[in-house]
Amino acid sequence: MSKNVYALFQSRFPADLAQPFIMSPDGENLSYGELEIQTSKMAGALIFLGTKPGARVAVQVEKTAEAVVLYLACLRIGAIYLPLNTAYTAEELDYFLGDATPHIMVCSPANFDKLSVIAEKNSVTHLLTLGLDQSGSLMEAYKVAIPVTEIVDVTGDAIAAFLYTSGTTGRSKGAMLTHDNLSSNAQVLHEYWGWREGDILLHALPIFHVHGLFVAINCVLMNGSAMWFLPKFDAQIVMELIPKSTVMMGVPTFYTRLLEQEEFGYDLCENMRIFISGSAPLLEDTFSQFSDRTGMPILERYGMTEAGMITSNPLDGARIAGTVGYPLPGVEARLSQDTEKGDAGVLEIKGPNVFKGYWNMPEKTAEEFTDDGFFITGDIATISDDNRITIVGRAKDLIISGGYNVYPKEIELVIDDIEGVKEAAVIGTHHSDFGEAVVAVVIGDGTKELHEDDIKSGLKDKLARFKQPKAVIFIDELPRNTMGKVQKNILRQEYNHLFEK
Ligand code: MCA
Ligand code: AMP
Repeated sequence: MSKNVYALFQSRFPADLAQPFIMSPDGENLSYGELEIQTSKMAGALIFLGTKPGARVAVQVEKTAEAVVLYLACLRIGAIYLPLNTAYTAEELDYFLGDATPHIMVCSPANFDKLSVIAEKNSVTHLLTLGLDQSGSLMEAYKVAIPVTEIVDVTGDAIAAFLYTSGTTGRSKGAMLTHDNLSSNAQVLHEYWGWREGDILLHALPIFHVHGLFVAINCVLMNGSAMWFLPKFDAQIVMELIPKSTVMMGVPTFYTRLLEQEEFGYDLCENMRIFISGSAPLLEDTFSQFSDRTGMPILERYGMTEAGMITSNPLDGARIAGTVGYPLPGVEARLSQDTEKGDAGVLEIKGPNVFKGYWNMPEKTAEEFTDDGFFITGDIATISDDNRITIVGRAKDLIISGGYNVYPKEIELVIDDIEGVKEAAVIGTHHSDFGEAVVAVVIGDGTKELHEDDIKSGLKDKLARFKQPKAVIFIDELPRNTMGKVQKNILRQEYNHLFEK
């Protein structure tokens, strides 16, 4: 069989192609038969626009069935799908387009004017739009396209997608994921989580990250079954659909928000088979409250953009709160060589799920692998005698807010440039809704009196909203150790209770 991951998905379609793949609560469904027709037609449109295998198709659009069709059409023709968070500003997109040099950029109609300057500057051949209700210039091209039913034969290590992840240096890197990376992870997760006939996924995650795009959608495709497709997480709508679903995937914020609803409990969940959590640590308290209310222990798993899913609690057997379970089949996991026996250390992993490298950054890629080919995750973990893994911290300076990664360095660099600022330290403090909240601690240079608004307005058009500080604190001096390094742990201790209810 072809190594193209779309061919794998196609081999798993249900015999009855009239079965639904995407279901919308308003009654609009997309069947597997329609999916096949629409992806071949979208493939025809992309090819007509000159998209060759290996060309990048950058996409920043709202969550619609057409966006899923576009993702799968890119796979079909061997193009590289490059999804972008809808919160990214024009300034952030400028960097991504310059780095990825896509052939096509697809954006929401409302952003067309803003992006046309940037697209032109970065020599993007086509800037197209895709809106709600099948609107936009991409859909115009689609409507007149001649379907291309062939699935391009690619090697397993051909790049299927790349996703930007920020880094500790403040510069984003495009993590290249291959067709084999996606196939191996989808096959393993399908098996490990015991997907079965009749399963229905409740999909409320965004589709521009690994969790909502590859983990959620690819598992459904492997099962040839259906998903409820919601534009975003809304606790009320999710509660209406839980009785008609069997599997849900979410970030911990989804589960804490459900627990805030009085009506949420055992009765609603009778049909559910598993609730899966990941992208950020699930608090033991959330795990036990959820278990008490529903009788169901949340299944926590752990992953990264660079490696898809890495470990998981078991489907059968004990799911232990605060742990992320066992390495998935085919994944080797160990602690860095300098870790003393019994201590925590940096987790290193190897397996068919691990990415090919960072786009255009061979040196950066080499730095993140050990000499014997293990990827250095930057997460600090312990591994028990029976190989169960617990993430206990991070060696990388990273904040995870509502499942989105925020690298302090990126924000500090922008704040440092604001007039009147001498320096800044950005930290993550405990937040009852988002898990962690971004907080900026700022030192003025004495040339003017600084207010919170000066910092917030200085960041407004430069960084996505979720990266912007939820609080700005002014102090006279940052605490430093004898080496001159800012002691963020002291700042975190001081401000950790800012957002506690
Ligand atoms: C929205 N806001 C946020 C976040 N989301 N602020 C901080 N952190 C966030 N995550 C801000 C908005 O900018 C806005 O601010 C205000 O909060 C309300 O926005 P709204 O759109 O109403 O928020 P929401 O719809 O309630 O969204 C919260 C959310 C969402 C449901 C938690 O962020 C979400 O779906 N997160 C999932 C992220 C995810 O899929 N991560 C997977 C990464 P203002 O009012 O100031 O404008 S993949 C990954 O990590 C690996 C591979 C893995 O293991 O899965
Ligand atoms: P991303 O770069 O968005 O792929 O985020 C990956 C990071 O999210 C990992 O390196 C971890 O720090 C974190 N992460 C993902 N899942 C979990 C989890 N279950 N528990 C703790 N941290 C997690």
